[in-house]
Amino acid sequence: MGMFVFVLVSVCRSCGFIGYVNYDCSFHQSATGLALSKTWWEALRYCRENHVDLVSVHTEGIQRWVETVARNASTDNVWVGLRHTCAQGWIWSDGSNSSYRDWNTGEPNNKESEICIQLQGTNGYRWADVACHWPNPFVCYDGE
Ligand SMILES: [Ca+2]
Repeated sequence: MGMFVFVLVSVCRSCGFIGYVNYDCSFHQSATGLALSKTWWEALRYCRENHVDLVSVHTEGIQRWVETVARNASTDNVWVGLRHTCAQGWIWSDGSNSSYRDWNTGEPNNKESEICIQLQGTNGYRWADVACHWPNPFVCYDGE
């Protein structure tokens, strides 16, 4: 828990949630994880250990950026930081808030085990809820 709180604090200090909005927080320099293949939880851990967190897609601009970098990924689908919890519904792993969504047609279909979000290259990188244990490339972001 202490680690989680630290991560949130460091996000706030490094660029703040405003950084996502003005799209100028240098996170776009950190399209890492594209050559890797990890479960959602492994990807989250990797991003927190080596960067700040899995990327939060708060705006259409960020979505377009993630689409662009995802074309360099090792497979069609990539993880981002959104997942579903019973207590809070859809939440971003870095604790930030955004109502922006880009669901693919028919998603989220809320199957019981489908609580992690991947962008699907075969569907224009629109979003789908899937089981978290599939190995995927992923997109992290950095602070500054
Ligand atoms: Ca689904």
